[in-house]
Amino acid sequence: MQGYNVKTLTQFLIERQADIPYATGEFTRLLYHVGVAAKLINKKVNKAGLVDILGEAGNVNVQGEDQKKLDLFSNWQLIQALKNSRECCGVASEEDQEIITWDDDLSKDGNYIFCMDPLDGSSNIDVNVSIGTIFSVYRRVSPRGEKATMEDFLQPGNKQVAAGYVIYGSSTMLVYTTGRGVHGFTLDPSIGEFCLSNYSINTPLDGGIYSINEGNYSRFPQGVKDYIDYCKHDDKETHRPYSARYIGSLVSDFHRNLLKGGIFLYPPTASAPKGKLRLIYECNPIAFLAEQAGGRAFDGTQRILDIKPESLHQRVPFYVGSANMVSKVEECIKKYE
Ligand code: P6P
Repeated sequence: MQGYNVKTLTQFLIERQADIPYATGEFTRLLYHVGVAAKLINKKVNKAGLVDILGEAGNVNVQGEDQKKLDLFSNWQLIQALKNSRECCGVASEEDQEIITWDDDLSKDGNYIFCMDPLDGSSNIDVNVSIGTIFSVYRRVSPRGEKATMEDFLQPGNKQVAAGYVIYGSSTMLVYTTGRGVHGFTLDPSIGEFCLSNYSINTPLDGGIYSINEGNYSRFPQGVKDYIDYCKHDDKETHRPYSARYIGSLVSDFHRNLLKGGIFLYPPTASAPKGKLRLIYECNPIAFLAEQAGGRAFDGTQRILDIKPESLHQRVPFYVGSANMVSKVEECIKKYE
């Protein structure tokens, strides 16, 4: 009788609990609750065309972007899960201007803070293009027993204890790292479990895919234009021209490049000198995952994970992916410094 030989996310978390310094199961419980929220969000995302969950919610978030109903549902679902975990003392979300903390003693005693983009790529929701949740976990720096403070959230990305994303695509996957490699879990709807499907993901040093919104080409710095021209140049020896692949959903573009090799670029322009993507809950978690898989991530001048955040929703230019490709962009940009 051929049985199921699966390892669920929960089993894996318990097995790898020792990965987290002084772990006493707290982190395991936190990530278990994130997994539950991801399953509930997945359920709504999959039915988005059938239930009243599509479209605008009728208000605008702190980014000045129209909030979608699914944005708000995902935000609420994750905040509930984090509160229920009793291991999280505070949350920073793309959807909320201020940090979220709670008054109960158990939450105030929580060891971890959580930063998230609950549903990234929401402009794609209504046209059935894959979207994702991005998250980042830190140990708090403020004293336990009190509410989390802004200082807890303005730690550099190199202090993350974990980072990950959920991609709601042709299948639903949760990919995360605790600093000991990157591991992917695919949701098996028949048993309602995330099952280990990609153990220890390593991204190729070189790739043949570049992901950028070329509609902004005329506005990019010259070094970025030079790199785009380099990608398009016909040179058999270096397997160029590369393929242009851009979904417009960071998690989807990053996930494909992580597995196949490639680079994602969101450069600055004159009208957006810091680019579009947010440091704390988009670039830092993706950068941690990229580096753990053998890739690189920088903002045009420095390593993303070394940036000391100054504000909760600050944006940074973002270049992330296969190490040699990121180094090539760096070479092009530095020519003009
Ligand atoms: P643009 C989605 O809105 C998002 O924040 C990322 O997921 C995505 O990579 C980027 O913006 C796309 O931005 O300006 O190319 O549409």
